[in-house]
Amino acid sequence: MAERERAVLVGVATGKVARPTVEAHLDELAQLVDTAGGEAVARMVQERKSPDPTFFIGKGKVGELASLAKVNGANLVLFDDDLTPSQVRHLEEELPDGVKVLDRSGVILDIFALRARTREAQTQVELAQLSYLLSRLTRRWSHLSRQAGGIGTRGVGETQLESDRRIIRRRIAALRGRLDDIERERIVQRKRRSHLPGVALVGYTNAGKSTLFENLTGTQTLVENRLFATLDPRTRRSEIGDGLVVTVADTVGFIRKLPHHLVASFRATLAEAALAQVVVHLVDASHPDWTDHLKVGEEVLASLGVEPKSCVIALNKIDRIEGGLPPAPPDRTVVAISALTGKGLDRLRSELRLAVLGQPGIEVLRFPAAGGAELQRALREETVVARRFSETGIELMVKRRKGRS
Ligand SMILES: Nc1nc2c(ncn2[C@@H]2O[C@H](COP(=O)(O)OP(=O)(O)OP(=O)(O)O)[C@@H](O)[C@H]2O)c(=O)[nH]1
Ligand SMILES: [Mg+2]
Repeated sequence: MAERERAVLVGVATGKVARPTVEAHLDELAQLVDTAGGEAVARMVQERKSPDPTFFIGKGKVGELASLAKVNGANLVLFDDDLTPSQVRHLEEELPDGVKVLDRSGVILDIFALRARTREAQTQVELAQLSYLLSRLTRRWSHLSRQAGGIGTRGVGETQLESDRRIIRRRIAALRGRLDDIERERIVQRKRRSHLPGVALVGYTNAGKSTLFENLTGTQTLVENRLFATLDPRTRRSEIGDGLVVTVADTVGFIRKLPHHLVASFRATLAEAALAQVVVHLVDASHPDWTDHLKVGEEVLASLGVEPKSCVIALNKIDRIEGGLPPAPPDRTVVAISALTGKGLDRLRSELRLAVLGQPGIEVLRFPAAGGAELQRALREETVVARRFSETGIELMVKRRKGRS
């Protein structure tokens, strides 16, 4: 999306999705437009039983949409739901000249393309864009081959599209190979620091992950009141009390209707979360839709194979909540915090200590205060993640690698 594009947002309320929900989704879409460098200038919501196969909205509404775009000087019409290539084409035919039609997935892809900085993120974005393109080409191709009945025409179109698809497929294969290399490097790096237990910060975009990361690790990173501020996750050491040192990983945020091409290519980044010993699932508890955000996060985590019981839920931004805290899910470890003011972080750290030390593979070795050769040997041979001095002596928390006793 180019600078200062002016967008009309369109949502459809069906039997399944009520109007207020659609409005909330459009609020979020407006924020996505802002992140992409554009501006939402008008919106339209239609209630209908199911989407129209040709235009997604009703034929009559298309005329209304055309004048709405014209009056507001819009050059973009943005649907909250995924459109088929033929719906895009039909809509663009009916709208004023120069008005582009895009869907939520397209905007998210644009944002990721705009903001990716590292080689890994850029490769993942290009892979996602090409997969998106390929699925469209395939569909358009079948459409064309049905239409082009004249002798010769079909062959020509087919050859052109076939070669386009071949080029894209070859590029996709090359990118996959490159991603594999990057992933291998990442595993080597992880092994180098793997003696430390890992804590991953995950959650809906704008929940405050990077703010918490800064607060826990004392490093500066990009914190912005924007969706998808972080695309290049980082990992740093942090002492979480009692001498226990962990690595903390900031991650890419979740969002509802994340295009599946993106989910697939960001799996590697999110795998950081799956490999962490403890996952902190951050939620902006001051957001009216925070329970939805929690649900979206839990779904993504489940798809990554992260066990709910290895998650600590952190209800963030409590400094913005007046009165009581919202009711949290039962049977889960829940901590109320403010990543900004630091409130509740001591409690979070102590929950993290409990979670880390409760992990399989962590053992506590006790030595008399004088220590001696036994202690020296343990310090030399074991992977010590924390040490504690008590009245009776010295305790070492050691991590035993799999396959060693
Ligand atoms: N009032 C308040 N604001 C907060 C708190 N934590 C984060 N914020 C604000 O929320 C906004 C988003 O914070 P980030 O840390 O960038 O959020 P994020 O989860 O990393 O977001 P993405 O990287 O975009 O997924 C910023 O404006 C922060 O200053 C908090 O505890 N209280
Ligand atoms: Mg961030």
